[in-house]
Amino acid sequence: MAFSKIVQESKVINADDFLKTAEKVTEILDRKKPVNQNITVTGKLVKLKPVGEALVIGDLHGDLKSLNTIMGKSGFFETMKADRSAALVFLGDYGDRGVQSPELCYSVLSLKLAFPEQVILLRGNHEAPSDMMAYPHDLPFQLQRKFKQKGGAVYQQLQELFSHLYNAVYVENRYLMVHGGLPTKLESLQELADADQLHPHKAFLEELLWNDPDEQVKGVVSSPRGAGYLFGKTVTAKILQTVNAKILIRGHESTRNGFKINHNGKILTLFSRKGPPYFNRNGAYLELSLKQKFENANQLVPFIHTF
Ligand SMILES: [Mn+2]
Repeated sequence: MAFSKIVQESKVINADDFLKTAEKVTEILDRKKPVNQNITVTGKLVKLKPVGEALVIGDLHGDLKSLNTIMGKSGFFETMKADRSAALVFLGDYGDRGVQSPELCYSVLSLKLAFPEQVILLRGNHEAPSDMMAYPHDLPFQLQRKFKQKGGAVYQQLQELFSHLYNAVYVENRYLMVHGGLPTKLESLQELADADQLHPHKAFLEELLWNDPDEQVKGVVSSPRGAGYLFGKTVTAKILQTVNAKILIRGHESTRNGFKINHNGKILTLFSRKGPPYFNRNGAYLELSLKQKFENANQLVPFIHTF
């Protein structure tokens, strides 16, 4: 099977088969015992050993065409088949905004089923718990349009699945990958693993899903998004040191060229979709060897591909 076949399926899939796919992925995510020798899972924190290739994809927001472009250009479907240590990380925000949210969700879930040990699905603020879900949230309406009266049941299953998505990916002494930003009061990796369990009593999950870095802010200020915070470079330096990582890789913000670097090279933002309602010229993704050690996001630029 190739990725193009999954994309074709996503367009003609019926509600029952979509539901089955979502149920199977939920079961896989619910397994307490992971996964393969390169990956361990603690709570909802995925730890990757510094081996093999990683492809990192930012926000897709219903843009099936961009996902198809990325899989075609990178050849990563074949890479994952040939090399079982190759990991594909999605930074979250699968639905909403774009017009093919159901098809995009189906394609991502099918990738997870095809490579359950290698595809890692992070949670974005568009997969948040209902008390801090992003708006507008078009996914349920698009599901209803595609699946008619069964759209509600499909959405319910997806909500269940969203609650099983991972909070963060960690590569010791190298990277922390999250959807939005750093929780500004984080004291341990365990708090990343437990962030969803601690919600809403602690803000860790809200901050992981909603925060943005800011060059001007000193410390922490409320975010204009209405949830989460803007955090400054001293916060970034401190939290990365706390968890022993050099570079934060995150999505969440649309950027003109598909990527941007903040806080003296400590943060890389990837945005992987194109087209309305955003005005970015390019989408971008990152493909790199986890074995190589980098201190600064500027060193990752040769491994960022734009389209
Ligand atoms: Mn987001």
